[in-house]
Order: sequence, then structure tokens, then C-alpha cells
Amino acid sequence: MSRFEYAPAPESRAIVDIKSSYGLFINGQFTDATDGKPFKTVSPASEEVLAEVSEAGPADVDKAVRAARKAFEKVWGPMSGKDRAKYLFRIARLIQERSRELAVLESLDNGKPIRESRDVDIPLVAAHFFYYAGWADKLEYAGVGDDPQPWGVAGQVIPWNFPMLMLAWKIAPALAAGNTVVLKPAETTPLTALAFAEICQQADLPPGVVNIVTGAGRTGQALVEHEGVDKVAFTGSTEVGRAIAKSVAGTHKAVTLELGGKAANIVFEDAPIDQTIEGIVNGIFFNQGHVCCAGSRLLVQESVYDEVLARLKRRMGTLRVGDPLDKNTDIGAINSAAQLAKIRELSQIGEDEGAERWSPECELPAHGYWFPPTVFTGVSQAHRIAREEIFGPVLSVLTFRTPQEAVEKANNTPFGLSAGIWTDKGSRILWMANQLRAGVVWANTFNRFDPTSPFGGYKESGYGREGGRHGLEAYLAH
Ligand code: TAP
Repeated sequence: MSRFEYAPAPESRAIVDIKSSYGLFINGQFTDATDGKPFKTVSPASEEVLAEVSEAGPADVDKAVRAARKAFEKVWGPMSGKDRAKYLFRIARLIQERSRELAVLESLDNGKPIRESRDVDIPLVAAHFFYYAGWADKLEYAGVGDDPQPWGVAGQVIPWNFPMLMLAWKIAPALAAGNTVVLKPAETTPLTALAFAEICQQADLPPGVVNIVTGAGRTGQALVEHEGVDKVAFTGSTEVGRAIAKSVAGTHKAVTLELGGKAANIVFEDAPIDQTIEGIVNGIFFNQGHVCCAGSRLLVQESVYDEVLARLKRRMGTLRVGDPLDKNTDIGAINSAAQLAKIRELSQIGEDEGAERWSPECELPAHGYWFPPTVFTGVSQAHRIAREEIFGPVLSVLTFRTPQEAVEKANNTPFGLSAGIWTDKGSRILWMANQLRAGVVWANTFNRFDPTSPFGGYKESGYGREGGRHGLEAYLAH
């Protein structure tokens, strides 16, 4: 594969003002960490250092939790739902006003295409704040009884794949329900969370209601283990989720976990073919496949296998990989060197286990972390690429003959986050949706998100729901 030099478009860089260093956001102020060294956040597309960010140690986490507790007891808890809503609406509007800047910042720090951060991530962030603002004065309808009460202080830990959207999924319902929060963004993508901290200042949110503690895994661990935290909300890997569940077991803390997935995207012979090819592409290549609910296992009915594969490969040949800030880019940069290594390793294992690997001809930039869109055929259920989450632009294709066989293969995974069904028959959609052990089932579409709709998994994909009324309920004591 050839390589070319990538330089970010200067006009896009001009609309964001990235500071050279950032402190932690505690009690309404940016402050230096008392212990821990700063770390660098880099653009995965160019490997250029974007900023230095403070790493919060246990003493800083303690300060943040205390600030959140005080704000909960003195200000946010006693405040009426109607008044809390005013702050949330204000935050939503500020996000809309700063949306262009936030989209560029997200693409720079994460590597995702600007078309996605501009048209999907940031609009959904604003939509979540608007949606939950509307709930703040209607908590008695949240389904937890007549006298719903917030837990208190929520400790929230999020991953790097949708940095600001995951923040919105966590912070908007928590605040609407009357909790205060301490949130730790992922180490590789802290910048939009810090921009959100500025937005809290702009919105005059009372100090301590939102606190942002940047750092690595140990910062997250200090947060979830802090005894002043009443509710833990985590999104990330099943491995870390398991460790968190163990650490909170037997404590007073409530917990929700959104973990990994290995979704089946199931194509029947009567599926509308053009729409289906777009759905397969969107299912696995959206956000470079860094999506917990990605359609990473394609199950195709044998009778249409040849046609689907031929058309899929043709479509993959038109995907543009490269500069995340170019509006024509379809696939941006892999978020980190570590994630790239993981994708390479699992792809090599796929080849070694006998599956056939294919990628279209594509030029990749000389610097940064890149992986071409890839499809594996001849995959069996025992292959690791059919069982493990790759979290990259890599699709494994399997076949089936009958709907029953499709269900068995789709459910043959320890995960249970999402699934997709492509067929012309409404009755088959309903039958399949009932058989599939997946929290979210899309029919004739994929990767569609909406703040009104609950999201979450079965089995090793975690427990609890985010989004919709269910997402609010998770922040209220029963
Ligand atoms: P993780 O390594 O689990 O990291 C997630 C977050 O937890 C990061 O902020 C991380 O900090 C922090 N963390 C690491 N170790 C911790 C510990 N011992 N205690 C507390 N926090 C800790 O996952 P990742 O690599 O960032 O994300 C990829 C994984 O997340 C995939 O498996 C994916 O499926 C899953 N994911 C699931 C969903 C949903 S909605 N189910 C959504 C997105 C991603 P650092 O950043 O410093 O490591």
C-alpha cells in the first residue's frame, strides 16, 4: 500500500482555539492537578501533539467528588426541576452555537471524519441535552414511583470512540434527574470534554455540578472506587466493566455498564439490495468501526451471497480513507497506535485461521494511524474474528440458509448489544427481533441513534439502559 503526506486543512484548524495545556475542571474552575504528571493528547491522523492535559490523581478525584457532593447538597439537589431544565436548555443551545468548533475539535482529537462529527456526533450531543432538559420537571413520570430521588454524586467513565456523545449520554440524564457528576473522559480524547467544561462556565452552571477529571485508567479506577460516589456509570470494554462491577459489589453504589458487542447484520434474499449495501457499509465502516454496536458480523443468506459480496466490494472500492477534516472523507484515522496494533493483530489471526482477507486498493497517509476497509470471507463461527470485538473497519462474513440458522448464528456470541435485519417481510422482522438476544435491533437500517430511544445490552454487553425514559430512570433511586 502506498503512503502520502497528510497535513490538516489550515482553514479548519483556524476555527478551533486549542490551548497548549489544560487543567482539571473542579468546582467550576480549571485547576492544576495536585499529583500526577501532565500527558499529551495527539491527533491520530498526523501524530502531532494537540495539547498537554493534567492527569488527575486520587487527591484530585477526591477534591472533585467533594465539590460534587457539596453542589448536590447545597444547590442542585434542592433546586426545582424547572430551574435545572433552564441550565440544561442553556447548555444545549451553547453546544449548537459552538457546534462547528466542537466538530473540528472532535475530529482532530479522535480522528473521525468531519462529516460524521458535524452531522451525527455534535447534533446528537445537543439533542440529548434538549431531550433531558424536557424531563427535568417531569420526573414523577420516569417510572420509579411518585417521589423520584437522585442518587447523589455520579462517577462516570467514558471511552474514546464518541467522546462528546458519550459525555452527553452520561451527563444530560444525570443532571436532569438532580445528580451532580464527576466525569473522566478517555485518555486519548479529552479535548471536547474540556470544551464542555468551558460551556458549563458559559452557562453559569453552579460550581461543582459538573467536574471533569482527565487522566488514564487509574484516574477512572480512583473515581469509581471513591466512597463518595453514589452511582457509577461506565462505557468501555467488557474487561474493565467486569473489574468495575467487582469493585462496587457489596457497596452502596448503583451501577450501569455499557460494554462491548459483536453485532450480527443479517441479510435475507428478499432484502432491498441498494439500501442493504449502504447499511452494511454504514454498519461497519461508520466511525472506522470504533462502534460498540457495529455490524461486524455480516450474515448473508446463501442464495444472494455472490451478489451481495460483489456489490459490497465494489462499494468499498469507492470509500475514501484519509484526512478527517476533509468533508469527502469516509474513513478517518484509527484512534491510537494501541488500537491500530489490536486491529492488525486480530486481522492477522483471521488470515492465520484460514479466512480470506480483502481490501480495496487505497493510499494511506504516511504518518498517523490508518487501516483500510477490510472484509473477511470464508469465516466460520469458531474463528476469533467472528467471536471477538475488533473495534476497527473489519467485517467478517458468514452465511446461512434458513431464518432459524440465522438466529442461532447471530445469538452465538457472549455479547448481546445490537443486531440488524434486512428483509422485505414485516412478519419476519418481528419474528427475528423477538428471537435475537440483542438490546437494540434495527430493521432495514443500522447505527441509527436518537435520544428518545433506550440503548444497552444483554449478556457480556453490560446492563442498564441509556437514552429515553429508561436512561433517566438509571439516575433515580428506586
Ligand atoms: P476501556 O479500556 O474499557 O476504557 C474505557 C474507559 O475506562 C476509559 O476512560 C479508560 O481510561 C477507563 N479505564 C481503564 N481502566 C479502568 C479501570 N480499571 N477503572 C476505571 N476506568 C478505567 O475501553 P476503550 O478501549 O476505551 O474502548 C473500547 C471498548 O469500549 C470496546 O470494547 C467497546 O465495545 C466498548 N464500548 C462500548 C460502548 C457501549 S455503549 N456499550 C460504547 C463505546 C465503547 P483510559 O482512556 O485511560 O484507558
